[in-house]
Amino acid sequence: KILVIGACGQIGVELTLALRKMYGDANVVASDLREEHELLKGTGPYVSLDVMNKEMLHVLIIRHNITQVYLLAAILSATGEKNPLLAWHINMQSLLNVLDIAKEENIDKVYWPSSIAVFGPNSPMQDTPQHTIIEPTTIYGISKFAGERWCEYYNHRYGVDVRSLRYPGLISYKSAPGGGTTDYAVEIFHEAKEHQTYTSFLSENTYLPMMYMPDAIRATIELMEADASKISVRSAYNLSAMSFSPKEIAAEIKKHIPAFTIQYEPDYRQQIADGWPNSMDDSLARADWGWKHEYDLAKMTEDMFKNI
Ligand code: VAH
Repeated sequence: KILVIGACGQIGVELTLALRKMYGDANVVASDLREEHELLKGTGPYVSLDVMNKEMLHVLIIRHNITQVYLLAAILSATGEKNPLLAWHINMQSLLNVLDIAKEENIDKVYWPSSIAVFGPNSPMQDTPQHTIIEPTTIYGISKFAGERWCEYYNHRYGVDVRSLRYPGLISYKSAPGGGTTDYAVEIFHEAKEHQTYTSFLSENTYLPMMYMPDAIRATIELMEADASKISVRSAYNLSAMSFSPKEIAAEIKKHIPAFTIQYEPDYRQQIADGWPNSMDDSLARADWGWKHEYDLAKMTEDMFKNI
């Protein structure tokens, strides 16, 4: 059975629904600190879980015969900068709880997301390689980089089959993002539809690696389904689909809403974004387990306006 921790978050909701479609509703236990997300209600078992409570997590894994764990609970980049020690504590302790129980209970597979946020201003900005200088400048990025090191350690030392992806900014419509720097690319669609205008907290030429949620969910499942012998990276794979700036996504939106206007008021998140890559080299994910994105900016924009 599969346990999804953080099932009510931006990724968690869609990952839970996708896993339930694949493995059967009853075989995917959704859990979160918050109450059950509307879209999950009636689609399968739901339990309230504080992943920081290791004993409670351990009992839940035994009681539900869990054999795979997807850990999506985390404090994201922008929120993390408001309370660094709390973000560090939650992002690290939650992972260590899961990894240690996975080792003790011989869990088959663990998934834990990393992020392009592990890279910082001293990493190459274009086509950022899988292996390069990694000096994160946000606590979120530091916790993701440290987490990657722990994943590799638990794999090499104890044989835990933990897998990870460095997600770009993710855009979706089913569930809201929570406190990220790339969230402008989600807000802009809702604002465009409701008010035909948007004030971007990132400047017009801020290029960031981005991905539509259906691609991110498919990448996660394809990675987890791949034969272990194909996985050559036990920290976290670079994963990429497209890169765009607020100016470019605004121009694409204008094709659907001609009256749409955008203005720019960069805030503290601009500095975070400036330290992140403009584009990623994910050739290793494509070579090892056949990754290939499907959504570009035009196709994503069209699908977003069909659904919001
Ligand atoms: C954030 N959406 O902005 C997340 C993600 C690459 C960005 O890690 O913090």
